[in-house]
Amino acid sequence: MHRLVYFGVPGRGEASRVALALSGLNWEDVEVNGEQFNEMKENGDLPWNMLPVLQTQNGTIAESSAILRYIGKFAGLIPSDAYQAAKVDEFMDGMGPLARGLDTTFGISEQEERIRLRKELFLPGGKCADGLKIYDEKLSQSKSGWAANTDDMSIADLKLFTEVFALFSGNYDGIEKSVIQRYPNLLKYHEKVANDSRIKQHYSNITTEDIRWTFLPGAFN
Ligand SMILES: N[C@@H](CCC(=O)N[C@@H](CS)C(=O)NCC(=O)O)C(=O)O
Repeated sequence: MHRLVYFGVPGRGEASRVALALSGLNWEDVEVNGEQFNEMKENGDLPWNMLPVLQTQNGTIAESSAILRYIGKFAGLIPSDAYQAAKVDEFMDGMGPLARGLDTTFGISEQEERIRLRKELFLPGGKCADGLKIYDEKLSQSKSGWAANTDDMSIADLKLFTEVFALFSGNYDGIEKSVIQRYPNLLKYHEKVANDSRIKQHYSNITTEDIRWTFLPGAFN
């Protein structure tokens, strides 16, 4: 039995949830609140004091990308070709620093200030806008249309799709849905992934009221 432990939002846990669902592994989605997170931390259950973690019969794996690489092997989402597999890793590692742009705003309790900073991050020239621009450029260069130019969907796609589009769900104050319209290749990519039969099936019970509405086909039309 595998247990994915994360907060009750898509965030850094969603790609692994999708991969687990596609893997055929026996798994449980464990969603915790802040109090339970602190308890796990105090008990020494978190190798790097953060979530997500994946609990396996051999021990706990931390770091969202490490978890995803592990599950990806069971889900057939890692290319067998060594070069393509390395490009998948490159894409995921490349996303790290860009994805962290937003992290600085989570600790800001004053709402107005948080909104102001987030708006700035997504204005052209802001750290998050720069990140989206690079993703958009990379997608325009991909011949297959998949994030790392692989023959088929990979774990890099699960990470890119879930982490980028979750930003626009309305869950993060200060991040406007309209921002994504500046990135035509990301919009095209959204439709490719959202309409992939594996992804469509995975989100078939999600409605437009759900926090995961941004993963549905046509979400940004
Ligand atoms: N590099 C880590 C970052 C994980 C991370 O930032 N986790 C956040 C939630 S998204 C967390 O546990 N925050 C609680 C804290 O830092 O106290 C990964 O990708 O797994």
